[in-house]
Amino acid sequence: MADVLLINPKQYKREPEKNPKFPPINLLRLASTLIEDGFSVKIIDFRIENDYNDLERELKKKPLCAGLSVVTGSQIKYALEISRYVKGFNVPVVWGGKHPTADPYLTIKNRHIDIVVKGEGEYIFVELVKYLEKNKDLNKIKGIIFKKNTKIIETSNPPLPDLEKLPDIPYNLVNVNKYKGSLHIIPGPFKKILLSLDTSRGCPYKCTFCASDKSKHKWRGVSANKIINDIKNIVDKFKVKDFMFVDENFCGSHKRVKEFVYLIKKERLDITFYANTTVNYLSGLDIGFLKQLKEAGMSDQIICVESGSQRILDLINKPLRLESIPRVTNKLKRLDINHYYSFIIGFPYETMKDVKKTFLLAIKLLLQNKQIQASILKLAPMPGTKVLEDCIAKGLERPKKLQDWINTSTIWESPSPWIDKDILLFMKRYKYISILGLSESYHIPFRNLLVYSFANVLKYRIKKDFYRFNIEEKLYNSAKNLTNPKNLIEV
Ligand code: B12
Repeated sequence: MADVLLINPKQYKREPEKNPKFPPINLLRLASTLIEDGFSVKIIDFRIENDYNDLERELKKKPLCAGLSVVTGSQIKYALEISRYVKGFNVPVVWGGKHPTADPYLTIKNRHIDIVVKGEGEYIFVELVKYLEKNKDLNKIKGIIFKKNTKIIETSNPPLPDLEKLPDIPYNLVNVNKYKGSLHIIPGPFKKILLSLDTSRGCPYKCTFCASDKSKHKWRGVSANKIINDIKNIVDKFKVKDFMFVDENFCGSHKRVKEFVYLIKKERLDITFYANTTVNYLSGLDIGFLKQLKEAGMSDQIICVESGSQRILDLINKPLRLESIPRVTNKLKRLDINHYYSFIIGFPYETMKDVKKTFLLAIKLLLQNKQIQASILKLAPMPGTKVLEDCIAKGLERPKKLQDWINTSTIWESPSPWIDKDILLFMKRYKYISILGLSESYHIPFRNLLVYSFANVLKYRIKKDFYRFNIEEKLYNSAKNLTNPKNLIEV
């Protein structure tokens, strides 16, 4: 029997086939410290197997609790379904992860949830499980919110875990063969196993839309030595070669990146990896070092530009000068590193002029290089962010209960009362450029030709301010219906 049940709820009604799947590092991290303390753990990942039978079997064995990891948006819907089911077996329901951390009060108020763990859970959760085992009063555990009779009790924050001392990640608790993907930006179908690993936490920047825990502006990272040892162990045990570093900012310390690159070469590790970094970091790197990073295995980069308008970038506190984009693009192109530009539209202070600047920049980048991808997503105002308050000031209703967060989404069809009507209409008509710019569209016949023609037409429209006779939208919509409907995301 497992002492503790850890659950990753699914995120969509039907998991899109072309979404890469990474092992649930959030739950595996929790499992590592539980196992170190002698508890047994069972992980159920509903993104991989939507199997309530498995859940029922485990619940009948009466684990000490069921812990669910939840991010804001549609996952809340499925996490609530599971929680209701778990409560039916009289097993305590614990929620942790990004959403409960960012909005612990509305989360704990939900009747299906007993305890919320805030922030990094490795040690808090072990403590909690020990208390549940002995049926002790939870008051003394730091970092939680829980219900006691009719009262809601919140305890103080614990110290952050020392990442260097965290135990090995027990990937053997999941069937790694089921986690197929490719490094972020190469389109499926996926054949390779992609292992996720986190090597640092936090980010020093303060972008107002970023949903990261605001207590973590101080960057903490494990040593390059530890990353290399972990990689070597994983390669030995699982014969994996592709890694996805899920850090917010893998390159938070240049000294560490240099040591990491040096050690990969020294140990002759034949791996590829994806790692998040910032445009500023890439812009500051000399081409020689970037080449070494590529040789170490960095095959792809996502360039989060967010907006083609410097005014918007300044308003959202993004430390990025648009002048640096061509510098970065040229370097990546010269070294043949795949790259993908990500833009956001829908900031509450955005005007049509700003929106058009973003479109023109995305179009320019798409036309410059056939291999690149660009997407324009809608702003999803996340709990705890400054941008959420700005959206509320412009008409978004403040969530009053946990379920109100379910529709928070980057999908254009989701409700967004803070965005001006003309911007929504523009996006509805011309979002095809973003869809064509994405990796999935690599599977559309003549993708490059389509990107070229549609991008040029749209560029002409924006420059000449001419929007009549929009046959592209009709063409695009009919073509879309011919493509594989399995890829449609249904919440
Ligand atoms: C990998 C990743 C994904 C993966 C997997 C998501 C997942 N379930 O983890 C995919 C690609 C699917 C994804 C999708 C999205 N993501 Co994402 N993603 C990440 C990323 C890069 C890493 C997450 C991670 O693995 N971290 C490492 C682990 C160890 O940390 P952790 O998850 O926080 O877990 C720790 C604690 O939270 C806690 N904990 C976690 N779970 C539990 C459970 C229990 C019981 C307990 C006690 C504790 C606990 O303990 C863990 C160990 O310390 C983060 C950015 C980041 N670096 O954090 C964004 C991030 C999580 N994503 C985010 C967003 C917004 C999205 C999307 C909405 C984006 C989109 N365009 O649609 C979608 C969500 C889709 C949906 N419908 O729900 C936001 C979440 C904000 C929020 N309030 O929820 C983040 C923080 C990015 C950001 N800075 O804005 N994402």
